[in-house]
Amino acid sequence: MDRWQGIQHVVVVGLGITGLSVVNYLRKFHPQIEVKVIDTRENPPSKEQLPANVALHSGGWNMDWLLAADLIVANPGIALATPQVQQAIAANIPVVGDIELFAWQVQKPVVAITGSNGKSTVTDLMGVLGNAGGIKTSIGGNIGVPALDLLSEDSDLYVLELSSFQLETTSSLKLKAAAFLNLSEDHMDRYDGMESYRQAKLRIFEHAETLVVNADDRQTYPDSNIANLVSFGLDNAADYYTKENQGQEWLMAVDEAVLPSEELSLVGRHNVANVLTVLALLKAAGIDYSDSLLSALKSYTGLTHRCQVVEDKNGVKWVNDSKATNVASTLAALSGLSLEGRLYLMVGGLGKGADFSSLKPVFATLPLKLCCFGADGDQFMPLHSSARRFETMEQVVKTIHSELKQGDMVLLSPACASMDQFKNFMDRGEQFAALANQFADK
Ligand code: UMA
Ligand code: ADP
Repeated sequence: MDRWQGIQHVVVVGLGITGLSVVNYLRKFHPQIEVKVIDTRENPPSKEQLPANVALHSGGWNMDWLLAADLIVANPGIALATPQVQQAIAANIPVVGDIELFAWQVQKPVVAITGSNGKSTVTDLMGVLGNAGGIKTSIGGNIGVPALDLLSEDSDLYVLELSSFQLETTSSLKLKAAAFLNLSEDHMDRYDGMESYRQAKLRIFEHAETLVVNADDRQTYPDSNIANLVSFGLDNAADYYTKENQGQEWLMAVDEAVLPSEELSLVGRHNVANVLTVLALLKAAGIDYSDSLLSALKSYTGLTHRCQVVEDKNGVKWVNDSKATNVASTLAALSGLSLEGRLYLMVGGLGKGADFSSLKPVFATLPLKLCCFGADGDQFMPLHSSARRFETMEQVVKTIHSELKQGDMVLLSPACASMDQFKNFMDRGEQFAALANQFADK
């Protein structure tokens, strides 16, 4: 089927790195198609890289352009519920996302990962281990490299991190294997409740050969019974699980003992679950656990901005977990802590409509000094008696550094998005690391 038949005018809604990748893809693979870009922001990111002959309307909508399109390609940051997009849908104009275009083009096997937390870690580890196993593997999607940009790499396996936003506009992605890692509250400013957020994520299974689900989180299972389910779990019976053997915990792949958990460089229980998922995905993609692959697994230390020690001076550890942008990821960080002194925990930013109350009982068990900052910092104030309110992360560090004693830990695990005061979570993590470097010695 030629999906492009009859398509002459494409409007890309939302520039950023996704919109730019769509423009570049269309110019390379469908140069006869006329492309226009609309972005509601005055000065959209990636504007400078846009080819001069592609028209851009920024700072608002252009309904004449939108309604004259044969196909609209929406940035994941644009909800389908946006009234202007709804108007186009009512006029029978198809609206897709970049992942759908990728699905139309790709010829090699694809594996995809979704979930509220752990997507980037699982995606990155799949890439590292696929390559270590001798398969040319490329990773992309929500992790930060637009999927369409991967096509020029000509790989033998593509691994995509997919957000619920991206899945909303994807309907024909055929997958060798798909994993739904877990579901916890996030993006409640975009969805009208947890069920619609879950349904968006479940779309990953629509055309998947193997469905990898979390036995410890039944919300990751599809609603109707589907063959080819493979489960992973730490607490419940599963296909990929852990087992005690002669005083050691082993990672198990069905009947095969793969590796003792303690040989992993990754830390935290949540990362053991992430590794079990990767073992399931590798098997589904036909990749063996070779010696070179297992050695790469043992030495994998994880991505930056996820529970990463950035300074360890005068007995005080400074830990950057800037990627903790929701409650469950902050809870995961807190559950894996080994503390000698007090915990200076920095929380706050853009709360995305979340309910933070489940942090309160966990805070009560910790030797905590709670430091709240950013747009929604107030919401954390009632959660612990030690809570103090600051405007910025910098103010927190400038105040607390003189209080720190040997054994203390300073942890940035904000449970919020960063865009109120930073470009993104990487920027927030880098600024934290710079502050840690500056103040750890003072
Ligand atoms: N926006 C407008 N008007 C527009 C277009 C966008 O206001 O016309 C706003 C959106 O509301 C949104 C933001 O701009 O808040 C996103 O646009 P962007 O230009 O930053 O988007 P891209 O650079 O294309 O990045 C997107 C993903 N961003 C989102 O889904 C919000 C990136 O995920 C992803 O890495 C990239 O595509 C490549 O696939 C980021 C993200 O925050 C990391 N994802 C969410 C998450 O992980 O929680 C889902
Ligand atoms: P995502 O791409 O889904 O945001 P990341 O791998 O980037 O996931 O991790 C985001 C945050 O969630 C980090 O703070 C990390 O420590 C935490 N995390 C990673 N894996 C899990 C998991 N399986 N369950 C809960 N939290 C996790």
